[in-house]
Amino acid sequence: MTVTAESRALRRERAAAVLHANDAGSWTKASPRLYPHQWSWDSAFIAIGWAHLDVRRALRELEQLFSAQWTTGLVPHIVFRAGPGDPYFPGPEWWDCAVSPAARNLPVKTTGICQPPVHALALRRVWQLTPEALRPEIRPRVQALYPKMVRWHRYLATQRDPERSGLVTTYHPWEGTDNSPRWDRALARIEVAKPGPYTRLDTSELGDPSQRPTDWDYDRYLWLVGQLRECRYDDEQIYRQHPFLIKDVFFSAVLVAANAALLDLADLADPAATASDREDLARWAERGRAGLAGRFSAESGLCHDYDVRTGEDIRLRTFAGFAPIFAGTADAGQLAAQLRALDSGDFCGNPLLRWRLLPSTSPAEPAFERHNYWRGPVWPVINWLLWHSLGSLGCSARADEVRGDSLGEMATAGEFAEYFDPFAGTALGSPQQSWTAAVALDWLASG
Ligand code: 9WN
Repeated sequence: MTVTAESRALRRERAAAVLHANDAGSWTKASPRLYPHQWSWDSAFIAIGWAHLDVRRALRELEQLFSAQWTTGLVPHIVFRAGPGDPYFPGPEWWDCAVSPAARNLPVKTTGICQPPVHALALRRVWQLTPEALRPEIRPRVQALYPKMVRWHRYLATQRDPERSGLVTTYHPWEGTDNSPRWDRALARIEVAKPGPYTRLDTSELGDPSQRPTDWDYDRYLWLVGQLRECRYDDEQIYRQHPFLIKDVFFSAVLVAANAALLDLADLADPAATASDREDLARWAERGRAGLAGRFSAESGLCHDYDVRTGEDIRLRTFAGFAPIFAGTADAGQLAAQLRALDSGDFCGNPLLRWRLLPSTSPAEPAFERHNYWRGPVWPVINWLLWHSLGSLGCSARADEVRGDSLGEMATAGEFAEYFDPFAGTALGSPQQSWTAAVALDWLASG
């Protein structure tokens, strides 16, 4: 689909208006009502969007997020910044992160889990978009963020991978892709899940519960939060007793790409990037690639998650299976198999799809639901990662299609929605979702 110059300017204006409307000054609400706080990976994509409007503001977004970094290096998945007029459930009292010495001195309340580390990708993109005249001013800010990002990656490569497998262990479905069927079996093992009385706000806010996780899911999400709180968010204790420990190939792939991004920025960040940081980043990236190669199935052409507690493979067809692409695999055979799987009838080649975009779950999976969140809908940010990775891998024609189809989807649906129905192409979830507008700004400037 061609984006004409006129419509491009108009769409840019509309996307920028979403970021401005959700702007709280130094951080951005993930969406106006459903997600009124600062979310970790949302903020990284949002910074990319801001970089097209105001590079200083883009960096501020990342600086604010990293001001809530724990002493362990963890960057929390939510930083609770909205006032009482903007309710969100579950709030900070469910997390009570002050039980952890690593969070005790923070200036703000947070959750105790994390999300995929897309931040270094954002920092690199922000720097690329920094005009020459601003570089002397922006560079010291990049240098100041750099060691914080290295600490963040160190946390993931060590505390979240005590086995040194190259694969990151997730502790909770909220660490990225909430109700993905990837977690179904692990959640089903939790028999007693009574987190105490609670009232959800998301389903009433959205008005259509079929687009959101079920109460069965929420019981387990909240119960797992209680388990983590009891462990005082201590990774060693969590590893000993937590019932939900999963080697997440998507999360791990993002870490590989993010390590490569920090290596790309190392000379710029000098002297903040030490020789030993560089060695560590290269080692983690290499280990991550090897870990993913070990989870790759030549038969399906996909990578599979792994349940640490049961030792089982999680053999489902979801977007996460494309971890080698997201990690920028250097293995030509793996890439060819992934490209075949991507355009097969299980994914983008499915004739029922409105746009040739990667759905969160394959329509061929029994768990697929076209309206339900991570169980089928198309998420623009995931397709941004796909576009970005395909471009870096030299598959520019396929990357251009992802970009064109994504812009076409948003324009036709008339909304920067949180996610889209893969068959009808209609908008789902929250309207005016910040990270969707942000990636649209990047796509509109990139073709
Ligand atoms: C819980 C903000 C976040 C995204 C997540 C997405 C969704 C929250 C929710 O919204 O999760 O963290 O309440 O459903 O799954 O990826 O960061 O946009």
